[in-house]
Amino acid sequence: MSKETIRYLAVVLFLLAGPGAWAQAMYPTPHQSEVGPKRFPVAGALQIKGLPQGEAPTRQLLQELAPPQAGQKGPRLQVVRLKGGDARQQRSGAYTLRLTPARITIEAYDDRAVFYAAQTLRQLAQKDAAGRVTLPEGTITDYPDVAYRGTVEGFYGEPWSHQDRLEQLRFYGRLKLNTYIYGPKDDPYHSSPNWRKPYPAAEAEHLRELVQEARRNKVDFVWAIHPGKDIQWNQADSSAIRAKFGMMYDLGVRAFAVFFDDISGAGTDARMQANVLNFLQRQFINAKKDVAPLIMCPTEYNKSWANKTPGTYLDILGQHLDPAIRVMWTGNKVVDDITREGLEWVNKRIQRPAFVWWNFPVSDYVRNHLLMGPSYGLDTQAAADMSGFVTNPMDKAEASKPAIFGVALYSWNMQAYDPQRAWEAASEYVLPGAAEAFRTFSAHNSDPGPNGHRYRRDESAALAPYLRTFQEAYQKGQYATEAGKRIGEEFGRIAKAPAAIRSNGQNARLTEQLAPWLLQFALLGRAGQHALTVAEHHTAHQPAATWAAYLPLETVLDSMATVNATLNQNPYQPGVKTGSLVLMPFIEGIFAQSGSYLLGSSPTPAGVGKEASAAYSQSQKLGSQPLLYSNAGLAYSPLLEVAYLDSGEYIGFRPAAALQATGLHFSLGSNSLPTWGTFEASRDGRQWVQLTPTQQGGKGSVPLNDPTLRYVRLRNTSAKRQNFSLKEFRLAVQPATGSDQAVFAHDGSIRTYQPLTQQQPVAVTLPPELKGADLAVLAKTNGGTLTISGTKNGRQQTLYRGSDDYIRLPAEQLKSVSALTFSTDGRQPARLYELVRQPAS
Ligand code: 14T
Repeated sequence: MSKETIRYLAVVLFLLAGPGAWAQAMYPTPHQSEVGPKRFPVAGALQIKGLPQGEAPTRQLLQELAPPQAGQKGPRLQVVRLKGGDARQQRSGAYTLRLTPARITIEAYDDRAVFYAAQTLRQLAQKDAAGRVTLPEGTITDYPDVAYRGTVEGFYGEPWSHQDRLEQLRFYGRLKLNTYIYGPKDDPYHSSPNWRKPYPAAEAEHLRELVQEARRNKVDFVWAIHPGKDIQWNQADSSAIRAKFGMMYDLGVRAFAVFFDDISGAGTDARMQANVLNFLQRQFINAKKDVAPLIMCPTEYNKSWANKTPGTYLDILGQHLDPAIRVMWTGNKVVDDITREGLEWVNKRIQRPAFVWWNFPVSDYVRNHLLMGPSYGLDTQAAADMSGFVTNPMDKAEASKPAIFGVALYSWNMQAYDPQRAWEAASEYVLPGAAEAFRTFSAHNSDPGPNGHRYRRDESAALAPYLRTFQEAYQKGQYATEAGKRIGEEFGRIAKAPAAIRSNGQNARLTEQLAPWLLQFALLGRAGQHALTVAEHHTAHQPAATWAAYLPLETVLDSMATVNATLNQNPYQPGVKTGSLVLMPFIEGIFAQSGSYLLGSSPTPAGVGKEASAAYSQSQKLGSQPLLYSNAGLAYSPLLEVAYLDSGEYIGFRPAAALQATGLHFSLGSNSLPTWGTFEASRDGRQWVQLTPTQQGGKGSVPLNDPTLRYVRLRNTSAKRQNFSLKEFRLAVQPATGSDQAVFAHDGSIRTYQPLTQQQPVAVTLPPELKGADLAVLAKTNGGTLTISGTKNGRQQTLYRGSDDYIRLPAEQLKSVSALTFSTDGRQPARLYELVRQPAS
């Protein structure tokens, strides 16, 4: 028995440990299972009768069930062809398994069914206290709801590795999945430019191995071609496809698909597509005798893209395609739930039940996210409306297993499918040593974030009620202790989960695929823990303690920003997002609110505090981005996805009063910018003057030299939406006249700070709004001693010396002080975040 099998059996035993819990864990759930509590020992190797010679993998599976023992004979196991039974039993994979102490019988529709019965037997076997293998008495009658079940490797990006694919095929065999469609978009021999050419020798050898592994696991290896980008509708290209299929046939492939998705131009013609497909079905598939019917992916593969006019694309396929050819379909949208109504709609048009291509958990459109949640949104009444069901997974094969597990359970037995329970079981099944940690990780890494497909998933659902309670109380200035405790425990589990997954999980490949997200997830846990401490002190009105907790929170959030900016830097959606739907906003909310509290924004008398710099845009997407602050000024974070402004919308800045704008610098990759974009500035946000930038190819700058300007923006003055790429949009600033060089120490923003080194003390000329009041200094001494001195009537006087991060300077001490000087003796630079005016007490 393999190590993995032993581990798996241990899990089964564990699940059955509860008294009376003999309902055996079998995945996928059998349709009928009468398995009692009575068990019988398997004293020696099974005596197998009636299993065809060629079925070596099945034989091996059965033999591994119980080890041979000297002088002991195990029960007889008889394989017979399944006779009679209803229509559901007349399907590939259908079997009846009868277990009595005297004999085990497998009635099987076909060889695949015997293999499946053996998989079920393996899940039923347990070891008793004496270490003997036992089986339950009973009968299992089982068959698949959907004829073709499995995956389509159909995503963009780096294709799965050879090792990943081999492991996937074994995984499918155990879960009674029978289909693997090979169609990685970035394999140039699957698609353009090389679809006509043979695979290079090494790759051909790999494919040959995959076909063999698939066969051992009763999986149909379906090889797909994607010729539509440059296909010519002539005999030469029809023959080119047939010839390529012939090469793949010689490597052992016995099932084929043709994809016409994601193309434009001549290749999209339904009539031409049908002609070539019919040619292939008749001149290749039927001629070979041992090849499965063709599968095709249409160009209009979802309802939202389909031409609904009768007689168009889908109707043409329905009418002209050979009835044996299967037609794929992703649902009402590219990425969407699968509904019975949706399938009925397309089935009428294509005149056959659709072969579902479910675009979950594929993440090629949100590459900074993982989709680790349950496989839900699948109609359990739709079995009769589909000819097959395959999932398009993530480029991370191991990480896709929980979702695939769900699909295996759904497509085998829809009535019994419960997405949440399947997801919980999947964690145990995929990562037995660290199932709980893996569940914790997955529970908070499931939503893809905002995306072009408008496809969203639940995330952190179990914690949501506590978070809501907590936030409601926090808005009112209260700390919800009970909820806080639950949330804190979860953040504790989050902080620890990555280490458990790495060391107890024993799936090195999974750990490797998750690595950037594991790193980020541990930080998320720590950030959450710090955030709760911040909230606790904040609601207790303890500014010094709040600041003491705020600083480590800021440090962890900075680390998360660094991980996001350095790992997984693909050109599409670079970065590493975790807990992005619920937990990060929760933490960021506390961070922002406690920050305002520390700045005294709420209790300060009107007109005293000052406004920090802000983004100035009514575009949802652009306006909600945090600005980047640096010596180069204020900047929008560059976006790699397409940015846009609708007619009349603008993107701009409103710098803090202590800062003066000196120029606007932009790089927007839009050649037509001069035709739609107007640069403007204003003193009050109402009256605007037009600016004239120097620009070329969407790149340029506008000098700004009027110190009274408080707003700068670029406005879309055309009548329609304008797309551009936000590479740079930056406002160069300098301290405003009257304010000193250390302006970041009193710019009203807690996100900026003035660095302080041994060599370089910082002098702050107190601006009028900070004069005559108690002050709080928000600093980070980093272990050094901070000295604050004041200039009083021309003489320096020490006001504070120590290593606190939160320092109060009473108004009395500051009387007639016009400037403060800060210095540190620390090796590490200290930081001066903000001088805050305290309300008069
Ligand atoms: F063939 C289809 F069924 C299909 O889904 N095609 C692609 C698929 O390869 C990809 O993995 C999936 C998820 O991104 O969506 C399809 O690709 C698209 C979809 C778009 F809406 C590519 C660009 C799009 F704009």
